Amino acid sequence: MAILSFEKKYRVRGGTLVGGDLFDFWVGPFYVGFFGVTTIFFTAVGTALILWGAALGGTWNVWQINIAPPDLSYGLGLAPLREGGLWQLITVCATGAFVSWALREVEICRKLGMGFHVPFAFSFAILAYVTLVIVRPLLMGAWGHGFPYGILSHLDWVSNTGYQYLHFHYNPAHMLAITFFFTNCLALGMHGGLVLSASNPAPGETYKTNEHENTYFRDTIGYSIGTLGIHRLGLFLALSAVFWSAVCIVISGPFWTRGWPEWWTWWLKLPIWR
Ligand code: 07D
Ligand code: 07D
Ligand code: U10
Repeated sequence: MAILSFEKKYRVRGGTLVGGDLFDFWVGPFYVGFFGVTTIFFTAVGTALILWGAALGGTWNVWQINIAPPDLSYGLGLAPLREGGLWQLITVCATGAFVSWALREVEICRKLGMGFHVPFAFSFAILAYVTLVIVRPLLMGAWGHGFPYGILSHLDWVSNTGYQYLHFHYNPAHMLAITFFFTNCLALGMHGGLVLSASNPAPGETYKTNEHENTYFRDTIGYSIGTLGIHRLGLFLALSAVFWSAVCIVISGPFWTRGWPEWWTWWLKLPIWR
């Protein structure tokens, strides 16, 4: 069905989680809904606060703008706006906007009668962000452990935090996360390549079907996961990558305070070496 006639058919009331019919309408291509309004609200307030923080920071160089969390001495208390309070409010707005966006996705899925796989997947990204700026700081007793909002400054935070644990590559959950990220990239490369090779034939060539796709991998590696299966695998790999990322950072500090290479001494202490 052409997209325009499809839109006529599905652009009807219903499926909202809150607000009933109140915001159940579209603006141009965008579905609004209660959570569209909360998304716009948190985004507008958060962006304004970022601009305020940037104005206080003394540079409009987009790479150098930095809005830092409060000093560790503020612990889990509220800080004055100029000393990390803005960061705290921006964190509330960012979390509000991301969660609103996920719930708006849920409402759109409900309207379309689809599964909730996309918002479920996005919620893993939100989990990683919330782990970095809320869960880990709470467990470590100070908002100052969150990452600063700035393009280069957040990279400095990642590097500094990594070296605090001597050699972050020895963090076993970081290893798992990286392996999932790399495997995810491999899977999408294979999937994109396979689909294009079968279903985007050169002029004069014939369109190839699923059987060709299955046979290609059976001939090459002896097994095909199938056309639906590759999407299940892709989702699993992507979500696992982000899940283990959240794990790797939440254990650094709250559950392991020494260098990560030292964690591996359990291996040397195994009774089998005695
Ligand atoms: C392609 C979808 C589009 C999204 C884009 C990002 C902003 C920020 C704000 C000017 C894949 C939009 C950017 C809204 C502008 C101001 C004030 C998604 C796509 C294009 N990072 N990070 C980047 C964020 C963290 C790390 C780039 C956000 C953690 C490293 C961009 C978050 C850690 C590197 C960016 C976040 C970390 C980057 C490209 C939140 C561990 C890079 C992102 C909310 C996860 C790379 C200069 C991209 C870079 C990069 C945004 C968190 C590490 C600015 C919004 C604290 C090592 N990060 N990041 O393409 O070039 O994502 O940095 O958690 O090397 Mg980061
Ligand atoms: C947090 C982003 C959430 C985004 C959201 C949406 C908007 C809207 C609007 C575009 C999690 C934002 C949307 C703002 C935009 C428009 C319109 C994603 C998030 C909600 N590392 N490392 C990771 C590698 C080293 C260190 C993760 C590799 C060093 C620390 C991943 C290498 C040291 C932390 C990863 C490497 C070090 C990490 C990041 C290689 C530094 C983390 C992915 C090859 C010296 C972080 C949860 C992620 C983490 C993290 C990969 C090296 C330190 C697995 C491949 C050795 C401190 N590293 N790393 O988490 O786990 O995405 O965060 O060397 O905190 Mg690492
Ligand atoms: C997949 C797929 C598949 C497809 C697909 C796709 C996966 C097999 C069938 C999808 C994939 C692609 C299209 C490929 C490209 C995608 C990427 C590389 C991923 C990254 C994406 C981007 C970088 C784009 C990001 C863009 C976004 C998030 C849109 C931004 C939109 C808004 C800001 C509006 C949001 C709307 C809301 C909240 C609802 C309410 C809207 C309104 C009320 C109207 C607008 C509001 C106003 C005018 C009010 C004023 C606004 C204010 C004050 C705040 C605004 C603040 C801002 C900062 C903008 O598998 O099949 O094919 O296609």
